[in-house]
Amino acid sequence: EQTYYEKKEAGEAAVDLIHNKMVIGLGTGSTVYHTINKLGEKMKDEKLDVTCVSTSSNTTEFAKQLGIKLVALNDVQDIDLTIDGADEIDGDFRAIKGGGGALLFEKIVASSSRKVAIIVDSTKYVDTIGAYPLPVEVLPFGYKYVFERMVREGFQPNLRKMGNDPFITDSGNFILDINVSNIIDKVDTINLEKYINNIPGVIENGLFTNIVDVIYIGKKDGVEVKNR
Ligand code: DER
Repeated sequence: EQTYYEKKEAGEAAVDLIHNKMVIGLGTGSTVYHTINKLGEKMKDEKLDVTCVSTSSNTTEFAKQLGIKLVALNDVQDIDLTIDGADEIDGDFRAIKGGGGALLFEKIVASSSRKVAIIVDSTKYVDTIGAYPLPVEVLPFGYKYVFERMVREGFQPNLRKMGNDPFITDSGNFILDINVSNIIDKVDTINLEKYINNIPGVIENGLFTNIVDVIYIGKKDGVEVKNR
């Protein structure tokens, strides 16, 4: 349906940014799925020679199925380009990520990349981020302290579940999804990002500010590319 088509168009269009000998960060989720799929094809058909760094066990598994060469982040000097999805992104190039639970590795890989391209369907491109609950990765040890503090401070936290159990990230941590819709406009997003990460027990949060360089927005009449 429409969203699938827009994800596919955006995901495949971003492959044009990938050139021979590049080190590529591969994001996680259903949009970057199309990027990885197309990359696998290009590596086979055009002998495109690139090395990739994965951001999740899901992406690793899919990339391996396609024969894509993967290396560990610590084994590369730096990453030329990371391509990843987002749950929301706005005209100030601020994104909320983590809907798929991969925000920690995604943020580390994106932060160590020379260039970051976010690929989204048109429903994700919004005037101002914040309607989407912000994922916050927390250490299971003492997560209740973080939870209660978030309650006191009006963030309305929800412990993300997988069935009846807490969702567990690739790093073995929990995720609290919090509501930032009523403060995102009042505070500087960078300060909010730092404030949340400063709470003892918080590992990382899904606010991507000052990381994104280019956005590929899949639309019914094509892909819109917005450079920062
Ligand atoms: O979990 C994540 O950070 C994903 O990248 C998410 O933000 C986008 O996933 P989607 O492409 O499946 O919507």
